[in-house]
Amino acid sequence: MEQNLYSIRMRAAKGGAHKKGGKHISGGEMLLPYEEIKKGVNTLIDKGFTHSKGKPNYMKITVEQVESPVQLLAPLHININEVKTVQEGQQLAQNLLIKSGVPQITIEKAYHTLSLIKEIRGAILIDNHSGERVDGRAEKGVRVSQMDWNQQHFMKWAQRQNIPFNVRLLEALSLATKVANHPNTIAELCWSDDPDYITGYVASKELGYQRISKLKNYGDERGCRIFFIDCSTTIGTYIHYLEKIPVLLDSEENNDR
Ligand code: WAQ
Ligand code: MG
Repeated sequence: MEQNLYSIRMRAAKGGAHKKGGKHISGGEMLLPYEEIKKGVNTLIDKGFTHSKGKPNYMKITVEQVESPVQLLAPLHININEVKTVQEGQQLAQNLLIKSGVPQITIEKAYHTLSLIKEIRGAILIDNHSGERVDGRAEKGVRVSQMDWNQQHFMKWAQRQNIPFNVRLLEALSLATKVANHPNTIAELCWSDDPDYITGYVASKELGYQRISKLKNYGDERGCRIFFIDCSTTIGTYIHYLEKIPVLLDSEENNDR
């Protein structure tokens, strides 16, 4: 079957291109039919140019027709955890990681690795067994691409869950669902690098999307995206899945978990 899907990716930086040492401001990825390319590109332009991290003077947008067949995935089950303090949120995140099968020592090593990174625009991949970083992508990290969730479908889903519309949730749940559905993913830990967004999550196939209301303080521009993975198969294949295999979320009622 001929597919009519296009991957759109955006990244924006300030003080020059990313390659020339510019500060990463924003990125975004969408997966849309031909008819919605224009709208998608506009959305990403707005996203990049109206960002709390500053106004970029470099932006790159890539549009590519998708080659491989698209996989439809049901969104991860969502659970909302309200915490009072960052400390409580961080403690909960670590408990959830341990529950997913991440060893305590791996968590400690991962936080140490994170603390040494000044800035990153993708995810870091941590070997669940050794606790070592294994993606080899330096300040670039691995950017998960080629995933999306039809906005109308998302809105219907959010209404059923009694959650107000939130585009970040659409993006984060799309990414987390794609990542968690790979058999080598043990768990994901994430919070935003945007100074005005403090909510984050831990996700895994079994625990679902465990949203945590507070994982950092306002004003903090240090974000986090860590995938704890089982490295028994080649990392190249895993990264290929993250970057190149198209995934759409299917949340029509009979597919909800
Ligand atoms: N692939 C890999 N890593 C990414 C990607 C991607 N497509 N997008 C962002 N990152 C990494 C990158 O290092 C960023 O610095 C970091 O994650 C944070 O990205 O309310 O908004 O887009 O339930 O700032 C989660 C909670 C919000 C949503 C996460 O992340 C909710 C967020 P941001
Ligand atoms: Mg951000």
